[in-house]
Amino acid sequence: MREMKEDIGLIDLVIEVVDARIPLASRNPELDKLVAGKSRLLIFNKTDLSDEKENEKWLKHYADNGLVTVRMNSKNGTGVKEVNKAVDAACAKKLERDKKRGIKERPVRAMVVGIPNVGKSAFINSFAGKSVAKAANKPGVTRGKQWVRLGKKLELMDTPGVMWPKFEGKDVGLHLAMTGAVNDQILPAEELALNITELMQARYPGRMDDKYGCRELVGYECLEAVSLRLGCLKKGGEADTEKGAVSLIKDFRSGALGRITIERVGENG
Ligand SMILES: Nc1nc2c(ncn2[C@@H]2O[C@H](COP(=O)(O)OP(=O)(O)OP(=O)(O)O)[C@@H](O)[C@H]2O)c(=O)[nH]1
Ligand SMILES: [Mg+2]
Repeated sequence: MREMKEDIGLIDLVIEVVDARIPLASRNPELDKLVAGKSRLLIFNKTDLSDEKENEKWLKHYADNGLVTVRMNSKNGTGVKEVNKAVDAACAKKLERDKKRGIKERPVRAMVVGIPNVGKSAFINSFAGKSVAKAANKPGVTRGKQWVRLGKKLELMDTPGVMWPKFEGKDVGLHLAMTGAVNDQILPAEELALNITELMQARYPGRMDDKYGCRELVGYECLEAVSLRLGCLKKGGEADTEKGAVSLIKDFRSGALGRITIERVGENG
C-alpha cells in the first residue's frame, strides 16, 4: 500500500481487478482514497466461474455508481476488446490534456491492482496477447512491481496482491478463503469445507446432491457423505473427511459445482 502511494503520482489510469464471485471482499476500501482523481477502470474478472444472473446485477450496481466496468475472463481473453475501448478512452483524455499543457507525447501508465490470486497477471497476459507476467493458482505469485510495455501507447504496472488492512467481520476472511485468495494454511480444510456445504445447500440447492449424492445434508454429515462418495476412506473404511474436504474445495473453486456467486448485491453493504 505504501509503495502504491509512492507510485500513484506516475500513474494515469488505475485498473482494479475484482473477483466476480466475491465482489465485496475482493475490493479494497483503502483504494478509493488512494486513487482519488485518477481515471479508473474496474475489471470484473473470473466471470466464467460466477453466476451469470448475479454478474448482471453487479454490473448494473457498478454502472449505477458511475464506475466504468468490463466483464472479463482472463483465462480465455473474453472481454479484451471492451478493455481496449475503455483504455483508449482514458488514454485519449490524457493525451488531450498533455497536449494542452504542451507535454510531449508519452505512453499512458496504468497500474493494475487487486487482492492476491484475483487474476491481475493473467489479465495483463490476456490483454497483452502473450505471456508477459507470471501467473499461477495460488496467492502471492507476483512479488514486486513489474512494468510491461504494450506498444508505444501504454505501459502497465503489475503489482503484488494487496490484502485488506484488516478483515471486517468473519465473512470477509471466509469468502477470501473460499476462493483461494488467502493461503490455504490459514483455515483448516475441513472448516472451510463445512462452510462451503452450508453455502451451497442454501444458495444452490440440488447441486451438491447431483454431484455427490449427499441429499440436503449440511455440515459434518454432508462432508462425510461427500468423502464416502469420492472414495476418500480411512483404513477402517470410515470417511476421510480431511481428504474429502480438499476435493470439495477444489471442485468449488474450479467450477465443477457450477458457477457460483458468493456475495450478492445489497448484502453486507
Ligand atoms: N477461471 C478463471 N481463472 C482465472 C481468471 N483469471 C485468472 N485466473 C486464474 O487465477 C489464478 C491466479 O491468477 P494470477 O494472474 O496469478 O493472479 P494475481 O492476481 O496476479 O495473483 P498474485 O500475483 O499472487 O497477487 C491463475 O490460476 C489464473 O489462471 C478468469 O477470468 N477465469
Ligand atoms: Mg500476479
